Order: sequence, then C-alpha cells, then structure tokens
Amino acid sequence: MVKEVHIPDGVQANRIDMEYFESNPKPANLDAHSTLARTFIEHHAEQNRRVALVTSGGTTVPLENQTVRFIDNFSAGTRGATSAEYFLESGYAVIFLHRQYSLLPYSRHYSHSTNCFLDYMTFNDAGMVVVNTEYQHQMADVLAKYNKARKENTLLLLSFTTVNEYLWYLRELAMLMQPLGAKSLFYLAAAVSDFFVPAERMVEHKIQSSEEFHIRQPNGATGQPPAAHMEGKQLLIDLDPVPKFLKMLVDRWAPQSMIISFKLETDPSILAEKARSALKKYSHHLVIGNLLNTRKWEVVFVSADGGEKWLRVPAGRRTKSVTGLLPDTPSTEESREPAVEIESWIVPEIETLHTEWIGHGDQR
Ligand code: PAZ
Repeated sequence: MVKEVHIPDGVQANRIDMEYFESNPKPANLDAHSTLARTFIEHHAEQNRRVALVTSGGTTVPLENQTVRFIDNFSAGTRGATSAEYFLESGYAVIFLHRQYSLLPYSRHYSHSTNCFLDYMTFNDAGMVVVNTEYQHQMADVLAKYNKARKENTLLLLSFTTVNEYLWYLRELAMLMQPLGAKSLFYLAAAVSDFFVPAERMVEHKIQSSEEFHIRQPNGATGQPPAAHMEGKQLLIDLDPVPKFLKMLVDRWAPQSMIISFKLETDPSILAEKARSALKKYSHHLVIGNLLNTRKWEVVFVSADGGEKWLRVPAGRRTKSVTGLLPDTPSTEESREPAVEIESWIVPEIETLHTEWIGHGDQR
C-alpha cells in the first residue's frame, strides 16, 4: 500500500529554497549588490526611514550558458520606475531592482520617449547648449526631485537580467532588509518568468540550427537531457517551473515585511480570481491585478480580508505639466495616455495601508 505523505508548505518552501540555490549558480554581481544594499539599508535604518524594494522589468531565460538566445518577458519597467518616484515622494528610501536597460526613475521621462534626447536641447545666443525653453519647466521639476533623491541618498539602483539573477538578488535583499522589520515593503512589479532552464540542463554553446552541425552537447555533470536541442529542423525546448519564490519570501526571507505582488492577465474574466488565488496561496498582504491592455488606466487591489477595490484614472491626453515631454504631434499611442499616472494613485494607497499595518500589526 502506498501511503500519501503530506509535506507542510513551510517545509516544501525550505526544500525548494535549498535545492534551487544549491544547483543554480550565484550571480557574479551578488556580492557587489549585497555590499551596496547593506550600506544603504543600514543608513536608512539609522534614519528610521521606511525602505521599499521595488522590482521592475522582465526577467530573461537563457537557453545556452554562453548566451546567444534567450526567452524574454514582457515589461518596459514603466510601472516600477514610475512607482519608485512616488515612493520617494512619500518619504521612502527605494531599492530599485530592475531589468538592465529598462526604464529608470527620473530618466524615464527622457530615455525611452519618442524624442531623441537631443531634441530637448538647443543653442543659446552664446552658442552654449541649453534645455529648450519648451521643456524648461517640466525638466526643472524632474531635476529637482532627482537631485533631492541623490542628495538624501534615497535611491539605490540594482540591475538583473536573468530569472536566476532575480531570484538570488531578491533573496539576498530580503534577508538584508530583515532588521527593518515592518518598515520594509516589497512592491513586486517585475514580470518574472514562470519557466526556466535549470543550470544542470543548460547547454554550454550556441544551439546550432543547421543540421550538419547538430551535436548532442554535453549536458552538465548530472547527465540529464538538455532543456533545448534540435530535432531535425525543430528546436525543442523543455522548461522547468520556476520555484514558488513568493512563498519563500513570505514565509522565510521577509516574514516581517509588508509584501505586495502584481498579477498580470490578458483575460478580464479571470483577473480578480487569479489575484485572490495568489493571495490565498502565498498569504501575503495585497495583490494588485492588472490587464495587459488597460494597465495604465485601471488596476484592482485584492486584499487579504477579501476586499476588492478598483482604481481607475480618467482617459485623455496627458499634459506637459503632468508627465512632461510629449512631442508636438502626438502619436496615436501617446494621445491615448491617461490623464494622470495611475501610480500616483496606487502608491499613496499603499503608503496608507503600510501605515495602518505598522500600527495594527500583521493581520494576515
Ligand atoms: O513594466 P510595465 O509597466 O510595462 O508593465 C508592468 C507589469 C504589467 C509587468 C506589472 O504591472 C505586473 O503586473 N507585474 C507582474 C506580472 C506577473 O508576473 O503577473
């Protein structure tokens, strides 16, 4: 007779944690990131400041060790970069863990806009390069906020590329933030891959598409079949599930922190249900649901007490005083921008929830 053994969730999380980090390599930048973060966190702990870890952008899944090809995840980093600015405005220190080259707080107003950044410049009468009069006002506003964050050392930028880097950094940062207790907040806006190629099944070299160069590449010390290989003209990819890191974060890495995750869906009919299910599964504080096509206009807060609250910002072309630098002739995409940045509503709501939560203790 086969007896079914129930392994409690906490034990499962522990085992997954050990297995994952024992068999997938530590990123080369882990120690450098860790040193920067430790100094930053200690400084703000002394100042009695709240610290928010904002994750942003998509993770990649490399198919080869010497990576030529990888699977990417959708996300420009708009949600994370914009939210980080509002957290800074609300008095938080922010660790901004972002996908390399995705949008950054403050520079986002210029870096990925349809303008070339040189369009913001002009020559003055003395032949010196200055900011175009048209943009002076808005740029002064962004610059003042940026300088304040620099002067007060309230923004730490740390980047990741792969899902493996993301998981290692998240664990490290969470453990470094533990001394902050309830003053630490996790705002997980990054789009993290659900599937990956584990190190033990990753091939070393570029996968060859041409049949005459097909070789079965050595597949690590374990002798397991490679996760990606050619069969005839077809590339076959067989991915493992990414371990449930949110469970590990909530139960083990950051048990005293407030944790907010995002849920992205494309089908409106399942969004709230998926958000509720994530909350039930991981027992954290809040899931913010959003749909791919409407994420700049509306989000739904699903909280542990079963409450569901929609935030909807009005549609309409944003004015320069709100977001800044729109080209003279807006494209269709830009003319569809919401009237205000929805993050300017999301973050104050979260700040209030965080304050209440610090006041009342953990109600999970
Ligand atoms: O970066 P962006 O502004 O283009 O998109 C933000 C987002 C949709 C990735 C984010 O709001 C989100 O839902 N992140 C979690 C994705 C998920 O794993 O479900």
